[in-house]
Amino acid sequence: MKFSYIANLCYIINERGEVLLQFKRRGFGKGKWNGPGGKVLSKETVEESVKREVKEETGIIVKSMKKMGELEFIFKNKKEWDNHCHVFICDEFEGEPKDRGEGKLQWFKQEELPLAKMWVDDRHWLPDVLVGKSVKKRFYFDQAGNLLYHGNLG
Ligand code: 6U4
Repeated sequence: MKFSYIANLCYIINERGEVLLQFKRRGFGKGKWNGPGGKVLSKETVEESVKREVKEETGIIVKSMKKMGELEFIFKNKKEWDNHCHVFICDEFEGEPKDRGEGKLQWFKQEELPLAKMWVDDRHWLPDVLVGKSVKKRFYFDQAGNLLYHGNLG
């Protein structure tokens, strides 16, 4: 499988067990709540990329992170959107979330995730990741973001 880019998503969890999400104001996933993250640049490792994206988008400094899985997002007739995404959780960090212009930031209780306003795949894996279960899945969308197929990665 050939992907247009490698991406990451990082779910920061505070001492109350709440998870930090961002309402994206622009770019890919505009108008949806999502974890901080973005494209992995060619000069950096995936972990370096997580630290950079989280810092850029929230001001938070990730002290340590745990790899929770891999997701493949594939789009019908939109090869340039296809991405392989590495998922992390982080409960060791410094600083308070500050909106840096990419989108409003908010802590959510794990049982009150705004799933109806998130990518439609998230309900199939995010609750598991937040309770410590690893995921390896593939999602196939149309250009409008409707989910056409999903399955486990071998
Ligand atoms: P950069 O250029 O890195 O600032 P950005 O708009 O932050 O761009 P992008 O396009 O680089 O994001 O990366 C896409 C982001 O969206 C990654 O964090 C992965 C995430 N993402 C993509 N498809 C997703 C999906 N179906 N479900 C989900 N997150 C998805 O939860």
